[in-house]
Amino acid sequence: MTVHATAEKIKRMEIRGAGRIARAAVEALRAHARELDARDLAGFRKGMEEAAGLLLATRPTAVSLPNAVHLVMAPLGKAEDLGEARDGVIRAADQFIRSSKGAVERIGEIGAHHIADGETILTHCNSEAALSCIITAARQGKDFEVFATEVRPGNQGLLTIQALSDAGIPTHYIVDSAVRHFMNRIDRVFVGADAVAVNGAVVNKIGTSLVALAAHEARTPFIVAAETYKFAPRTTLGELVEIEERAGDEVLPKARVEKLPRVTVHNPVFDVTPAAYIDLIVTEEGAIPPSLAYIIIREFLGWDIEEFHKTFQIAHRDQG
Ligand code: RI2
Repeated sequence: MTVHATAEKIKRMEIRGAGRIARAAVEALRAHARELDARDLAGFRKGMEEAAGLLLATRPTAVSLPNAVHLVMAPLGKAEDLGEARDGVIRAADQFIRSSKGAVERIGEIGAHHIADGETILTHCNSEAALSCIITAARQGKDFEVFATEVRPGNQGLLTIQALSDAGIPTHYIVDSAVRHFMNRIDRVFVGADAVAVNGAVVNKIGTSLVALAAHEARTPFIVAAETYKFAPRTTLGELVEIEERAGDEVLPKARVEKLPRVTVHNPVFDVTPAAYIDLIVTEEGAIPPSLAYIIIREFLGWDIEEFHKTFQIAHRDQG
């Protein structure tokens, strides 16, 4: 698929889920690198940077997208000629896609240890990583049930109940506002993440923080499943993760709102769950308490933080 077509699909949420978005963007960059008709290294760099820019402008919150683009574009800086640059990008893309799929599998294996026979699990939204934990536990022969929320307004819960049902797991489907009503029956909550900040706060689908609050009140363990490329390096520099606000007509049809001149419809699609409500973050490198988020950024993400700080300072100096 072309970069343009992929970007449109990500914007419209036809491709969605933080991990899938990252992989789709990387696949588009790889195809672009193969086909880009550039005369020299400078032309290739320019063409690749334009493509990366298009993909990065699609949705602002899932940090897996800029992290993946950064990893795939990194060889461009080191390459000495066009052939080396093209090969480097293609190799980095292959490597990202392979390791991303491997990470989801590994998270499933680690997360499944936290599900026991007879338990009741709750999940919110549709997270490949969280579902990997749940479905791996089912494949191990554990007998448990899952509550899945509807997830207004995108209804991603429908994807989740399909996956759970396909995996043969007894599933309960509830509206988002029923979470607290059922929380006393829940043994453990599993959700995914679009971004994890350096302070261990997790950005995930709108409503996640309410689920966490209800879990905290009921003393129910709250577990986040997140690949290391969901951790946000820029939060070490004090940057906040931008919360995407989508069109109000996803919540209420325009025709209806037009009859309500004093009503504004808001549609933030993510919220922030503070580290205090999170018991564990399961990554492919192991399960960590949220307080160790910095270690993941520093040791496993493959970013040279010192180098990153320098670039950031230079960029700011240039802007100033
Ligand atoms: P995986 C999704 O965002 C949800 O918030 C989900 O929890 C998160 O990405 C992580 O999903 P959206 O694209 O990467 O539905 O674990 O807005 O699949």
